Amino acid sequence: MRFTGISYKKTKPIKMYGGGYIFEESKNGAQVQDDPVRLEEFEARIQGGEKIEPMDWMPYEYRKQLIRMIEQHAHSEIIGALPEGTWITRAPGFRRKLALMAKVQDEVGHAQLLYSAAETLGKPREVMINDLITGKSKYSNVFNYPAVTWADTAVIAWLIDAGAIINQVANSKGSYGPYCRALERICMEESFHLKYGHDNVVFLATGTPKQREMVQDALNRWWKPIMHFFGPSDKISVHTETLMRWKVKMASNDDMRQKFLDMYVPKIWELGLTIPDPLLKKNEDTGKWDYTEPDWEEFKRVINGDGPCNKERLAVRRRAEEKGEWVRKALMRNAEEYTVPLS
Ligand code: BYC
Repeated sequence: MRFTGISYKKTKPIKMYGGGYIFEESKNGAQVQDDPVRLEEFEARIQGGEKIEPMDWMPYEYRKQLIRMIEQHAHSEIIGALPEGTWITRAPGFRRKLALMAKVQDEVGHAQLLYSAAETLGKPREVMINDLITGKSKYSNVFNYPAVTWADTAVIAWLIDAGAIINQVANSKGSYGPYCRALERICMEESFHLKYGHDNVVFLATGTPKQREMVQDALNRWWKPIMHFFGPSDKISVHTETLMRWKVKMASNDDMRQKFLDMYVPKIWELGLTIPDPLLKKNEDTGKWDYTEPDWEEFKRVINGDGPCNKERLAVRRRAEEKGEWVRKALMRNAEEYTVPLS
């Protein structure tokens, strides 16, 4: 047990991406005891709706949880760029290609905002990237599935972005300033993504029989991952209680899933599409949606590295890190000449 009034030390100036402090994890998972007086003051600030800023005192566990969640979110954005990114070269038409390129760039930009927010808590970006490409850190389950046809990209852009907005609008009202500000900006861009995705789905759903079939097949493929996207049911969620007490999460996983169903099931049905869950219906007594319990064993397998595309996704990121290494080195040693310009 130790107190954690100040649990940082200065890093050596070898880092590429910025930040200046590193977070020291407790050794061997030993429980860290916060100063009870400071903890009480901190919780009063949270209850009073104040934002916590990077240089403010915060409990060890609050910092650790935020790093975990923001880092996973950042990884989800860069890995999430891949399923749609592979369709840039095959997008049907120049306008769709331009819009998809802009969306994919936005997603990578979101990752930059989120890595910066996580860095304010003391985890260097190099370590986060390394934890991603070595498989130590998680990222969203959904991006471990393939985008088989163009219609898959339409369903991703509409419904995954819709799910993300529900989660992020709620959490942007949370307690940690840098994360909330990043989420606000991200949500503005995601709103455009959602419109773009909806436009693509409507185009296919009101098109030829072949186009309708494509979009229905894509919806059938993505429904299960989308139901998993909001996280395990509240009964088995590990972190929800602590995160909601500290206003990092502003709604539980089940509540976010319900909100998504409320908003999007009617829109899907309106397009004449069907949802591959025979039990899905609004329960008039509870006011909530009944649905088939998602397969949480599959969810666990996928988030722990054994989904259809996990290996491919990480291999692509690893290659990007290796290929980009010379750029980072060149930027760090700008006095050295790395290229001789051609005439
Ligand atoms: N996928 O206790 P729980 C985007 C893990 S990108 C993978 O309920 P928590 C987009 C969880 O980490 C936006 N893992 O966790 C980008 C934990 O494992 P650890 C993605 C998941 O944190 C490009 C364990 O399961 N959004 O929209 O209270 C193109 C127990 O779960 C998932 C975010 O990242 C999952 N779905 O709640 C298009 C939002 N769910 O760490 C679109 C930020 C759970 O103990 N994250 N796990 O080993 C969150 O809001 C929360 O972390 C969650 C889960 C609601 C996802």
